Amino acid sequence: MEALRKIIHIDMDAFFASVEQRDNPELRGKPIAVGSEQARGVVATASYEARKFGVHSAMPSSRARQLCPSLIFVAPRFEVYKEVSGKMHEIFHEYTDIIEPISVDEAFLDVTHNKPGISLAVEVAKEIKQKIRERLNLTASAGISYNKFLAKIASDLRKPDGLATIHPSIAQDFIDRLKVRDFWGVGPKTSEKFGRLGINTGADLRKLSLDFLHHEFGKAGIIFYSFARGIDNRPVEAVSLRKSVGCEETYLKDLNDYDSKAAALGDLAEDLSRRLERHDFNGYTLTLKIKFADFTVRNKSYTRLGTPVRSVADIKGIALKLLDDINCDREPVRLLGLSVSNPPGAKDRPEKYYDPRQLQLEFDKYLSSGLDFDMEV
Ligand code: TTP
Ligand code: MG
Repeated sequence: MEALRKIIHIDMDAFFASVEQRDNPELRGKPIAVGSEQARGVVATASYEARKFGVHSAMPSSRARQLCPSLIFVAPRFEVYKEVSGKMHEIFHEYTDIIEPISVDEAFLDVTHNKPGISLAVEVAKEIKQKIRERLNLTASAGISYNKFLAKIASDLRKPDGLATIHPSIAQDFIDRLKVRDFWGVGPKTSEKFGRLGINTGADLRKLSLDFLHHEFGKAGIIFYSFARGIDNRPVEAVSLRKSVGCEETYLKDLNDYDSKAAALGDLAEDLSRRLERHDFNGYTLTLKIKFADFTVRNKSYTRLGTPVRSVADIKGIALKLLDDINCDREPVRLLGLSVSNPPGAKDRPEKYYDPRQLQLEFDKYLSSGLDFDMEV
């Protein structure tokens, strides 16, 4: 039999709200909601203090205010959340490159073969939690098991700042006692339907045949059948992503002197900066590519550690320096190109980097959670 996998699910606690409380001490210990209090605003998330009043994600702000009159509304700062998320991923990559982001604050990690060679997945999870606390000043909850379904459930068991393992030896018993509404993929509609069928727990679910579940719930029914038996073979799917962003231009007339080359690089710098913005890409290395009239090509790179190369002024400044290094003022040039590469945390994983575009937050997406199979049935 194949060795069991070791999967960790990490989920930050009250993510947006915790970041706001971290950055503004006046909000600490208080009931806060991230979102807008305007007429049709909704709560993105609430601090644990506010949750005591029943305030939760996706609740209309007016309702939240009724439940908790002292509630403080804070506007979201998505850029900051994305940045924190990027740093979380840098920590994850210290252990494994097999990382599947689920949302801005959630990811699966396959640590069966982890970089430091730690044998117990729970130890890996502890270290990750500790690094998140030390470096980011935030808390995360971690769930550990041999598949994604159970790891995800485990991370919710002891929130906030939780750590829970569902060991294979207790998994079946655990699932039997689990409420079906807590199964991954069971949303309100599916839950109601199970209720009508008299199915309340995992043990009830396990009594149903595959045919019956398939008939009633379609594809999701087959998944529920497997989940009820502790089976979930879905791999942790790492996203393979962009390594660089660049642009280049072939000129109708060769660029023969320094001024025309410098001016062309100024235009390329503007173009590149816009592209970096659009792709939300950061990298520490700028590369200048020059194709001469005789079609020979030269590349020259400059790496600035610490701050990614992003602004027009930065790109242009470095590009001109590289042009000087190549020392080709008089040589006719037919093409110039600029690219930024070497994203943060890419050292150990030249092929992969975590693309913040994955983190683009849409309230709508959350409101109709992608994890809810109701959508499909
Ligand atoms: P969650 O991980 O679902 O929630 P959370 O981190 O706030 O709280 P918990 O401790 O229970 O994990 O979502 C992560 C962030 O995504 C959350 O802080 C805000 C955002 N979000 C929305 O904008 N709308 C939503 O409906 C949900 C559920 C989350
Ligand atoms: Mg969370």
